[in-house]
Amino acid sequence: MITFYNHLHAQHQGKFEMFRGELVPCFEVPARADHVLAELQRRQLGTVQAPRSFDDAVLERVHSPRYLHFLRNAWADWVALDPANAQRDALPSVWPTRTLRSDIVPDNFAARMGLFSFDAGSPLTAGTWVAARTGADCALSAAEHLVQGNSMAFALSRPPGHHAGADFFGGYCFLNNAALAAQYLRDQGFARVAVLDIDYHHGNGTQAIFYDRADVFFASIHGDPRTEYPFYLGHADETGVGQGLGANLNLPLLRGSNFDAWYAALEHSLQHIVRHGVDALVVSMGMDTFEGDPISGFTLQSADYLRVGARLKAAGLPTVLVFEGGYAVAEVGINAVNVLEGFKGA
Ligand code: Q9C
Ligand code: ZN
Repeated sequence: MITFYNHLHAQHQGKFEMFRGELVPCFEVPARADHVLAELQRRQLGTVQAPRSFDDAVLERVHSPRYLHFLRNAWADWVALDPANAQRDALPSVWPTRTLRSDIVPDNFAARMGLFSFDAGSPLTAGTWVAARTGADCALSAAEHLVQGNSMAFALSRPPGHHAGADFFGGYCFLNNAALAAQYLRDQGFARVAVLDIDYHHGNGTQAIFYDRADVFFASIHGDPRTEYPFYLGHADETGVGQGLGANLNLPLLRGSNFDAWYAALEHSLQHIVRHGVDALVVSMGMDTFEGDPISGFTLQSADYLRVGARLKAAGLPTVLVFEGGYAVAEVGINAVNVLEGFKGA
C-alpha cells in the first residue's frame, strides 16, 4: 500500500470561518492529516511517498484558467490591498447570485473572491495555493500509480477537494483532488471511471464537473441537502444531463442515519458503479460520517470503517482513495486508517 503525502499541506491554516453569524475557529485544520499520517506509521501500513509535481495543464483539465489564475495570485492580491492583511485570512462576503453577472472578472478583490466561491466558510490564507497545489499533486500521483499498473493508492491530500468546482472554491475545498485524479485516469487510458463520494457532505463540485459526461460516473452518499450542507445540490433526482444522463447517482440519507442504512447505500452505489462498466474507482474518502464528528449527523463507529474498506476492495477495481472531510480530529487517523486496513485485509 502506498500513501502520497506532502508536508506542505500544513501551509493552509485558516484561522476562522463564518458560522451562525460569528467567526469560529476553523474545523479543517492541519492536525487532521497529521493524525492520519501518524496512525499509518504506527500500524506500519505500507509506504509514504512525496508526490511528483504535475504541470498546470493537468489542472486545466478540470479547472478553468481564470479560476487557477485567481487562486494562484489571491494571497498576493489580498496583501496588496493592505499590508496588515498579511495577518488576516481572506473570506468572501459578496456573491453574484441570480440576475447578477459572472462573465466579467471584477478588478475589485472582494468581488473576485465572491465570483470564485460559494460560501464564507473557506478562508484563503498565505499557504492555501501551495497546499492545494501539492494536495492535487498527491491525488494525481496516486492516479499515476494506477496507470503504472498498481491496484490501489491513497492520496492523503489536504485541504479537501470535493466541494470545489471547475471555477469556484467553498466547503474548505480549493482544487478538486478526486476530480483531477479521475480525469487523469481518463486521459491516461482508463475508458470509464467512477467517483464514489462517501464524505458526509454531497460532493457538489465533483458532480458539477462530470454532470454531462458518461465516461465518469459519479455516486454520492451524503446527508440530505434539504437540511445538510451544501444544501443546493445532492438531491436524488439529479441523474445527469445529455451524454451524462444516468451517470449520476445521489443517495441522500436523513441526518441521524446509522451504519446499516449507510452500508445499504454503499452496496447500492457499488452495484450501480460495476453495472456502469468502469475500469477504475476514485473514492472521495470523507471521514465525517463518524458519530463523533462535530459538524455532521451520521452515527458510524470506528470499527465500521474496517467494513467500508473491505467492501470497497470487493468491488475489484483499481482504486484511488482520496482523503476529504472528517473533523473529529482525535479519531480521524484511526477511522481513515481503518478504511485502509479493511481494504488491505479484504
Ligand atoms: N460550521 C468537507 O467536509 N460548513 N467540507 C458547515 C459548520 C461547511 C465541509 C457548517 C462544511 C464543509 C470537505
Ligand atoms: Zn464533508
